[in-house]
Amino acid sequence: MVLRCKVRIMVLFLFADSILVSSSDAQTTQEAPEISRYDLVISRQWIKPDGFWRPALTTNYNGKLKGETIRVKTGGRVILNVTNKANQPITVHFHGIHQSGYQWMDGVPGATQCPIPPDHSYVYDFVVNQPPGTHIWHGHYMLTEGDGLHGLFVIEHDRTDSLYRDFPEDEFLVELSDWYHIEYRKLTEGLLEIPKVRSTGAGQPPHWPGNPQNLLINGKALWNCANDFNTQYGANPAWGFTYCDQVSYFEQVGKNNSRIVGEQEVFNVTSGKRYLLRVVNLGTVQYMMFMIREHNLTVVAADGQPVKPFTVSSLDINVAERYDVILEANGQPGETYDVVVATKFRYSDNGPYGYGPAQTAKLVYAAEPAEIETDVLRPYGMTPVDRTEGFNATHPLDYFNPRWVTGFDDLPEHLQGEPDETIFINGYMWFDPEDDRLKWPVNNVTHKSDPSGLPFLPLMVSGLGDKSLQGLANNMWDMKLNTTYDFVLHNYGETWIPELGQIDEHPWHFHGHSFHVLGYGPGRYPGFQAANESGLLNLKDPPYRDMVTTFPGILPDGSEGVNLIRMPEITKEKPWIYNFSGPNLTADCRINDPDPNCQLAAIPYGWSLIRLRADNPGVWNVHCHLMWHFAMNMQGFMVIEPDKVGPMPLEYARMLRDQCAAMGADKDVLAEVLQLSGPKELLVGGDDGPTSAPGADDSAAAALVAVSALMVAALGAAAA
Ligand SMILES: [Cu+2]
Repeated sequence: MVLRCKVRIMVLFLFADSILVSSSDAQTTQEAPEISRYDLVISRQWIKPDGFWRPALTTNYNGKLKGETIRVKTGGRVILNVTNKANQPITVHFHGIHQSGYQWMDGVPGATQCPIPPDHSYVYDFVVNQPPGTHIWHGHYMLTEGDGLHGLFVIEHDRTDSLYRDFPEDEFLVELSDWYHIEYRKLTEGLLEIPKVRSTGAGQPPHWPGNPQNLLINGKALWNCANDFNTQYGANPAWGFTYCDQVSYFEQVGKNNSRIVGEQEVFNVTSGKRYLLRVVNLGTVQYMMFMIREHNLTVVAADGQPVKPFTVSSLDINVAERYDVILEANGQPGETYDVVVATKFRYSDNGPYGYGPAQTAKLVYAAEPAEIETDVLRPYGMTPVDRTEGFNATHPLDYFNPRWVTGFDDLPEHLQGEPDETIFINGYMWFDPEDDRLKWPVNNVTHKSDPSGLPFLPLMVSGLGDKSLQGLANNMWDMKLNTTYDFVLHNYGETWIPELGQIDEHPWHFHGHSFHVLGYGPGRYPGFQAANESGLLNLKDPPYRDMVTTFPGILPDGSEGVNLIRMPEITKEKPWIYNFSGPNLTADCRINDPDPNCQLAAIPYGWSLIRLRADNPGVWNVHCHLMWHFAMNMQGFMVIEPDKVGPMPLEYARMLRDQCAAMGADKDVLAEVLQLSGPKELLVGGDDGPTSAPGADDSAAAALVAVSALMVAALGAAAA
C-alpha cells in the first residue's frame, strides 16, 4: 500500500514584507509575526502503540499515537492546515490558547465552526498573544481525541529572559494517555443506549465503557496478551485469538514464553544535568499519578502558567492538565530508573497499585556523568517549597495535594473581594426526560445545538438562529466584558438514581480564558464570605489555570467524613466510589425540590470555586474533560458580548459556506449569515477559495489566502 505523504512540517519562515494583523483591541502592528506553519493530515490507521492493533486517528500517516508538536513563540503566528483524510468529521481545538482576537479559531463544532467533513481541509490561522507554556491541540468533534487526535502545543520560552534563566536547556515531552483497545464510536453507542426502565436504569443499563485497557507514555506501553482472554475486547474469532501483534507475540513466546508485547519509552539522561519535563495528560478518563523512582520533581508551571515552584516526589495530573516540572538527574551513571504512571480513583484489579492500570517508561543514565557543576535550583529566582515530606513510595496515590499549586503572582487588587456575579454549575447524572438517555447535564439542562446546523458564534454575531437556544435555558450564560465572575462548580454525583448512587470527579475546562482557582470545599457552597471565613479559599496567590477539578467531598448525611485537603482516602477495600442509598429518591428530583424525598439528594458532595475575569468576547465552551461525561453533555457556554468579536476572516467564511453546507446546514440561514457578517470578498461572484475544494492543500495558495484574510480583517477593523 502506498501512502500519499504530504508532510511539510515545522517549516518556520518570515514574510519578507510586513503584513497587517488584527489584534483583540483592533490595533494594527506593522511588524510581521514569526510564522509557524504546519500541515496535519489526519487519517485513520491501524496502529499498535502497546502491541495491540486497533484503528486510530493519526497525524501525517505516522502510524503512531503521537501527534505533531506545534511550537511557537509569544507573539508568533500559527498557520495550521488540517486535511481530513479520516472517514469522519473532525475539528481541532487549541486547549489553553485563549484566541484573543482570533475567537473564530477555537475549533468547537456547534459553537465556532462546522466540523471539517472527510476529504476537506481547513486552515487555522492565529497569533498567540500569551506567555510561554505547555498546551494541547486536540480533536473537539465527538470523542475523536480519545482515538488519538491530539498533540502538544508549546509556546516556547526564551532562556535569555531573566525569568527563565534557571530553566534547563534540555527538555522532554511526557505525553501521558489512557488507551482503550476499541474505538470510541463503538463504546459511545453502548453508553448512550436507552434503558428500559427510566427511573432506575434497570433492564438494559447503559454500558459504561469501563476503564481504559492501558496507559501510554509518549504513545508507548507494554501489554500482556494473556489479558485479552479475560476481556470483552480481546477475542477475535477471525484470527483465532487476539489483536495482539502476532509477530511480537510469537517472538516473545519463543524467547521466554512471555506474552508481553509493545515497547517502553526511554528517556536518556546524563547524571548531573537538569531537564524540563512537559507532563501532559492527554487521556480520556484517567486521573493519573506520575513519578520517577528515587527522583523529585520541581513544579514550575500548571496549565501553561507559572506557579510558585514546589518540589514533590509524585505528581497528580487530571485529564487535560499540564505541569512543567524540572528534573534534577542526580541518579547513578549507568543506572536505570522506572518512570511510573498509574491511575487514581478509577478502580480495577489490574496493575501494581491495585487501583487500575499502571505503566512504566525507563529513565536511563549515560555511563559518564556530566562535567558541569550545577548550582542550587532556583526557578524564577525562587527557592522551591519542599513538599516531599510524607511521601510513601509504596502508596504514592494518596499523596499530592492540589492546594500546593499556588500562583506565581498574587491575586490582582481588582479581583479581590466579592465577585460582580456568581454562576453555578451543578453537575450530576440523570436520565434525560426528553430522550431517556443517561446524561451528565449541567443545571438540569442538556445543551442543544442550533437546528440550522450552524455554529452559535456566526449566528449570534449576525443576530440569527433560534433565540430560545441562546440563553440560560440552554446553558448559554450571558456575560459582560470586564466583569468578574465566580463560578461555583457543584459536584452532585449521581444521586438521582439511587441504584447507581455514586460520586465522581470532574476536570472542568473553560475555553478562551484562564482563571484563578480560589478553593475547594465539602457539601454545598456556603457563599463567598462564609467560604472565606472557613479558611477554604486562597485569595492571596491562587493559581491561574484553565482546568479545575471538582472532587468528591463529604457525603450528604455526613456519615462518611472525607478529608478534602488530602483528597478522599482511597484503599482497595474502599475505592473512591461510595455506595450511597438515600431514602426513596426518584429520578425526578430537582435542585431545591420541596419534595422531602429529594432533600437529601439535592445536597452536593462538594464544590470548587474559580474566579474568572471576562476579558475575551466570544462563545466559549465550558465542559468536563472526561470524555464520556462530555459525550453525555456535561457542558455549557460562556457567551461574552459576541458582537465585540472582530470581523469574520475570509478563510473562515469559506469554511462556513462550503463545509457547513457539506455537513447539511440550512442553506437559507447560511446565506443570511454570510450576507450579514461575511467578508465582502466572499460575496463577489465566483469566489472559490482553495479550502473549499476537496483535498486542497497547496500551502503557498493557502498562505496567500490567510494573509489576505488577515489584511481584510485588519482593514475592516480599521474602517469600523
Ligand atoms: Cu465529568
